[in-house]
Amino acid sequence: MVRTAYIGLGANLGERGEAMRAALRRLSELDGIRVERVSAFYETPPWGKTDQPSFLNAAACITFDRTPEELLAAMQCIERELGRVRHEHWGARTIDLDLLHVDGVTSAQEQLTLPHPYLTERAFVLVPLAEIAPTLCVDGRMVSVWREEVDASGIVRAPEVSAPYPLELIAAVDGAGGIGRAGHLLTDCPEDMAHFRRTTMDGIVVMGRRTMESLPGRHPLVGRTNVVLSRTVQALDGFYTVPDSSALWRLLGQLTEEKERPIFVIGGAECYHLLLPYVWRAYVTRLSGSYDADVFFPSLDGFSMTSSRAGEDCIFEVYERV
Ligand code: PH2
Ligand code: MG
Ligand code: MG
Repeated sequence: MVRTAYIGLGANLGERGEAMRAALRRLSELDGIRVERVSAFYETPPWGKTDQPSFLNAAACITFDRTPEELLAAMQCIERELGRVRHEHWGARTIDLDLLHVDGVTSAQEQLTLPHPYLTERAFVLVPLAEIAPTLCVDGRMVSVWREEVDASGIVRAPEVSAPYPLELIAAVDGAGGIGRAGHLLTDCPEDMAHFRRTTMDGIVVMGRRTMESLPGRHPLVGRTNVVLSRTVQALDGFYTVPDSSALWRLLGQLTEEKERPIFVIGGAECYHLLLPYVWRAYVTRLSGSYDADVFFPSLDGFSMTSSRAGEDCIFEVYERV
């Protein structure tokens, strides 16, 4: 039997957003569990024990075909894997996953109370939950009504991406798995250039320094928002630059706040390798022949091909995470 559940996520130590995305990825990778929706991340003042760092909180809607007890056990297992150590009650933590609500299920066991006992009292739970489930009924009232009544002062939407897999990837790979040689693409195939342009148009493109330097005249790609991920590149006309992945998530959160837009990782090898764990779809052009490459494409473990189309002298494939 497939049920719908709502989960609360919280973190106030370390790379908080990273821990929350990692928890969502692990949940979605479990058999029989699907992450259907995730709220934005919210910056929330510590509640209860107030002398601790502020939290990042979110809510997620999932569907699952296990028992609520099994779901809870899986969530606790993810908390442990992500380095959660239980010490102080209501104290600081790298990740906290709470089972808030399971459709049609109430429970009063010691380990599992459903709906979650403090659900209707806590703004850090209600604000994200009201975003994804305003009409959900808890204790006789809608979540949006509980949300209106609670004191939500100090809670603000955080500029961070909350999707577990926010990225797409696009690459051209030769017969030997190569993607580049001496800082450049292996070959310029006009058909693939057109495919790249069409696919990424109006989106956000994320690239490494060497890929940026290989662009003609080092000009940003027109019609797309250009982002360079590099520890060494400083300000650069026409490009956003970010030194590391935390800064990347903050920037992408800001760039997509008004309107959802696809975000493409466009290379090179290091960037593909670093960001592949956050990719849900990959566009791979198979070039015929081999070109003596010196950099290679990582393996797409955990993906399966969803489409393949033969062009004039290359094949256009699409892969999605299973
Ligand atoms: N969790 C707690 C205690 N206090 N405060 C905020 N803002 N967010 C939380 O997730 C949180 C808290 C215990 O789980
Ligand atoms: Mg909690
Ligand atoms: Mg908890």
